[in-house]
Amino acid sequence: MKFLSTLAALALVTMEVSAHGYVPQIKIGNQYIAGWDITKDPYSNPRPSRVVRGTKLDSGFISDVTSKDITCSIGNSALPPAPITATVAAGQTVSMLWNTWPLGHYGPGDMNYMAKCQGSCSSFKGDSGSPWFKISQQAFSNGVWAADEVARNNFTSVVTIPKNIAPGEYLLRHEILALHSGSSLGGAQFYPVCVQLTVTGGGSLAPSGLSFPGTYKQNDPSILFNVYQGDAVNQKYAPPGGPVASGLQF
Ligand SMILES: *[C@@H]1O[C@H](CO)[C@@H](O)[C@H](O)[C@H]1NC(C)=O
Ligand SMILES: [Cu+2]
Repeated sequence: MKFLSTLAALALVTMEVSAHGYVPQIKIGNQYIAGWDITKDPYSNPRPSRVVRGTKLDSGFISDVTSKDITCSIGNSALPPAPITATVAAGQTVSMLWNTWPLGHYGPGDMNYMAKCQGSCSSFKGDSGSPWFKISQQAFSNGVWAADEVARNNFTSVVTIPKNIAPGEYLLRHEILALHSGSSLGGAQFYPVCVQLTVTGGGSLAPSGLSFPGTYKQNDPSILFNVYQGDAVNQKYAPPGGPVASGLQF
């Protein structure tokens, strides 16, 4: 019985894996750095230290914007952060290398937020107060949703770290929002991923003001949105979370 239920659980995990994506690797400069591999890392004992915050066993979505999983990824709120960061110079790029991403999960992508870790990222959950600020976002251009762009671009999304933020440890919260079921309340699917970074160089800008959970509302017109009602540009669609923080330089 135990064996059978394990098999059934594995089958479910496999279905989720093929359905969505996760970030098993990132790239900074020409260096590849291990992310969180849901096929291996959750099963390793002790739990491996990764710069990408861990998830539970699947790559499923978050639909409840008030859940503490909305901060960093599904199942992450129950996991302690790892004691490591990846080093990136302010102004440099971090490539998020998703293992896969399905076409047709219409919605915004390249939604990137940062939060300065109070103390060290290893003891900072980022799920209270308003430490977050938005650094970039993409919605819809040339008839293509940004989420589909990830699928077309070898499942890769490139994030530029602002040149003039203060150096130190940060969480980078990278997110795809799938709205193919977004016309009903609670139908939007959030796929956030957090990376623990040490930013070097930089300047003195220290933006904040957004909260996860908190900033997103289930009935926000950017979240409760029908992607099938016509061209998103004509609908004046804007991603949730407001504009990019002011004063950032790239
Ligand atoms: C696609 O991304 C993978 C890493 O996720 C990389 O190894 C591969 O070289 C990339 N392919 C192309 C054509 O860029
Ligand atoms: Cu899906």
